[in-house]
Amino acid sequence: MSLTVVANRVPIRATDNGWETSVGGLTTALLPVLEEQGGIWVGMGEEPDLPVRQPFPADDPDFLVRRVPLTEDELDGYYYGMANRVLWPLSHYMIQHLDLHEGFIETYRDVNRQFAEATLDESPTGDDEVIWIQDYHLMLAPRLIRQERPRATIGHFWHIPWPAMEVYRILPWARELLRGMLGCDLIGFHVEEYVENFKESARVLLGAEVSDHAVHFDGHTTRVEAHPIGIEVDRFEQMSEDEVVVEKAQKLRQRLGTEHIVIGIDRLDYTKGVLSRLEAFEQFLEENPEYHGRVSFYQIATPSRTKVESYQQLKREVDEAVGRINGQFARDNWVPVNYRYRTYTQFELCAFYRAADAALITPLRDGMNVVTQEFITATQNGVLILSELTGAAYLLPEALQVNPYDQNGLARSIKEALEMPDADRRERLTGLKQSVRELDVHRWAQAFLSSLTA
Ligand code: GDG
Repeated sequence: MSLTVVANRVPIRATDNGWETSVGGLTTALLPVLEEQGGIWVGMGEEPDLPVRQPFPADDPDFLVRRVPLTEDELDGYYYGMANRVLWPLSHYMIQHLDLHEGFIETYRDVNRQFAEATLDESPTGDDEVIWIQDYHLMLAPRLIRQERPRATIGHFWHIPWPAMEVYRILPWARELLRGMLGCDLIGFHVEEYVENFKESARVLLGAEVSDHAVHFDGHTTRVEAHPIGIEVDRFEQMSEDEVVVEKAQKLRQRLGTEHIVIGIDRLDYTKGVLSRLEAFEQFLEENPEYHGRVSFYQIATPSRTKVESYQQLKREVDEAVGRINGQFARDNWVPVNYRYRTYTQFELCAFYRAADAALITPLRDGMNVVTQEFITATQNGVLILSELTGAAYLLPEALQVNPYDQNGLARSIKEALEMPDADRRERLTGLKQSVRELDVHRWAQAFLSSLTA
């Protein structure tokens, strides 16, 4: 097999020590495959001076990084426009954030064509040619590649939810984008529900014929399967048992000084439900004065897409909510909400996971949510409160599941988590840890690739 991965971002970054591979689920899952057998990774070049072709590592290359250099206008239309202001809100059912501009799709078409051309330039032709495209940034590339390479094996993994057909069809370019995707041999989603939504979209909007796990359209069959992504379980387990992490977790508990700690860890994104979570915590404090001074909520929000106005607005609203709650409830040495708007390393995150008695992971929608899996791996006896509107919820029935739009229910679940008997906690956590182990990200990559090449 000759593998070419095509993704929005390349898997390496410049650091003070030279070029290094970046940290992240996708990179972690795919680099071992590329390192073992060689291959190519195509991604965008965000800065003008970076080389278009960069063998990596430089001294003894395992694979080739091929950049698609984008101008600022292209980045604005394709990434900040079509990807972040159209496909992201639509797929998460947040149509109030939709910003539909003809200019976005025009640039998106052009950039997808550039990705397809770069892929065709680099990927060696032949019967064992395998191309694996990632995510909603690249919906048109599969068909463009297929037109030039009818015999190539082309896969696509979609990392976010595929919405219900009636929501997807709001998109003026819904049919064109579906046709683009159907250039693939295999499309992967996290869970069966997204598979069903995709098939329904193809059936209704394109008149495609659908069968159990396939869509037949225009003389070509595309298989559509659920491949839930996982994390690197062993690495997270090791990190969370590291003595530096254990000590950091203890220090955090001492510093906060409360009996209970609840954490939230998210990119600051309107899909992650940070604001409604804070409001639910506020209601919990209003209704349960006996917990005043006894519980701290620690919310880490990583800056994300800061150029997009709706993200700037969300930041203001979260700042305001934190100020309001602390203004009303803080007393003596107790600060009810500890809020950090910054990026942490995964090593540092493990200390937070380990220090917490409960994690409040309540997105309004999420394709999977792997913070959930990281918490489960790192915690020793924590309770997971999980939004039922995440992909993870389908796979983790032992979590305390909540509807993130139900503020009363959310507030009640915080109390339930804090008061959960030890035996119940242990039993749930055993089941959760078992499921997360089965979801391991290396298995995910292997399972997708073996289905793709079967
Ligand atoms: C999309 C889908 C799906 C590192 N530093 C920080 C930080 N990280 C890492 C976390 C975690 C990852 O970022 C965030 O993962 P999520 O799954 O929550 O989310 P998205 O970024 O929205 O990713 C999602 C995923 O793709 C994989 O298919 O699960 O549904 O939306 O690994 O350790 N995270 C935070 N702060 C840091 O400082 N929050």
